[in-house]
Amino acid sequence: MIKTWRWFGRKDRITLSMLRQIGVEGIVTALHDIPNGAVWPAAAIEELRDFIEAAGLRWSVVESLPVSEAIKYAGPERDGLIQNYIQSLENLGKCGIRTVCYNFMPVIDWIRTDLEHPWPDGTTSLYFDMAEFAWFDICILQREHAEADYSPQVRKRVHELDSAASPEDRRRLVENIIVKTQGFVNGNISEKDTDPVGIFRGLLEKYRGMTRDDLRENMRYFLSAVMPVCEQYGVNLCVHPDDPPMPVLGLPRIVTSAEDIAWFLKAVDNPHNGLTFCAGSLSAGAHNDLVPMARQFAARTHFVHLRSCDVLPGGNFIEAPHTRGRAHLVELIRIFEKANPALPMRVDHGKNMLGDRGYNAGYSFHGRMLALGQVEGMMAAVRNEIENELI
Ligand code: DNO
Repeated sequence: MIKTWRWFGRKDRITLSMLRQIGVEGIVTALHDIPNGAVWPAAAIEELRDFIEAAGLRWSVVESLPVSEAIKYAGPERDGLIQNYIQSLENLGKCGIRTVCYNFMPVIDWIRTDLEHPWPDGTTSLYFDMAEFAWFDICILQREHAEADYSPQVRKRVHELDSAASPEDRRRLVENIIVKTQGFVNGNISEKDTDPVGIFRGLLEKYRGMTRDDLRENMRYFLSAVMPVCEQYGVNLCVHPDDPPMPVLGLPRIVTSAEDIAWFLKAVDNPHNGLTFCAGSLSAGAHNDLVPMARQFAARTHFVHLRSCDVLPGGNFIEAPHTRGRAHLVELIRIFEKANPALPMRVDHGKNMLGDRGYNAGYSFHGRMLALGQVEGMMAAVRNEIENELI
């Protein structure tokens, strides 16, 4: 596979020349300054592409070209926004950028409650604690009937958390769940917003009463509309799975399991309609068995995120080191290397270690560099197996 790295543009403290030194071949990035829903101008795409190429790298994948909320909830602006999306895909295709990652999660992208969960060795990882999340949902967001979505044990802990919490604890939880993990991925809320919870409630309202089938229908509508331009310019679209892969906050989520993936691939059965196989997101669901899933979907996988989770009792999960966890990265690499050695892959999040500070949540430098080294070692061993016909 091609070794890529998520880079946040010229403002990123991690420079392209640093990335070359650690063996990165391709860049995963987006036009982060263009507001969600607006067309990506060809000139801006070309300019960034040339900047990356001047550093001896190439722009391998767009992550993400965000799908606006009104497309997901089928608001009146949907068709105009889809036209903008088509125009952006055309501009990308003409500039030779042909792998585009997006997601179809309503309101909130990936979710963690703790961004610095300590390991005994002094490093930290991202973590999801179901009771903390329920506390946010029930007591901070105060979503109607939220209690009904959690077990009695979780509700008991919510009560304990709520009576012991300081205003600072509340502020930090809101920041972790809907600000720090969202803003930089082109989310709906940015660090500058003064009332993130209010904005969030307004967005949730747009989905009131929406079922899983309604959301599926909206995804099918979107995919059918954009496939012709993907075919014309050879662009591969690849949806990122929902993270975590389960319904949250009363919202449906529809890219959570093998059944879901099989559904959207068939609903619009076109090779340009594909998957980002995010091993981290999928392995956060105890229902997902990743090795058979990789076998089943390798042919329609256009981009791979290598990361692994451990699922803990009560629905909590932790981001495991890349050599461990339930995703079985070595096995996944065997499958994807054999299916398509030109697939772009990136290590997804890494630990915070050796002084990593101030990076976007999950996107540390040392932690990701260590993970890249570990994964590169696995890839070398697998290539050796393939060359010697051992697998
Ligand atoms: C988090 C990421 C996601 C991902 C988007 C893709 O670290 O994996 O935010 O980039 O969901 O659209």
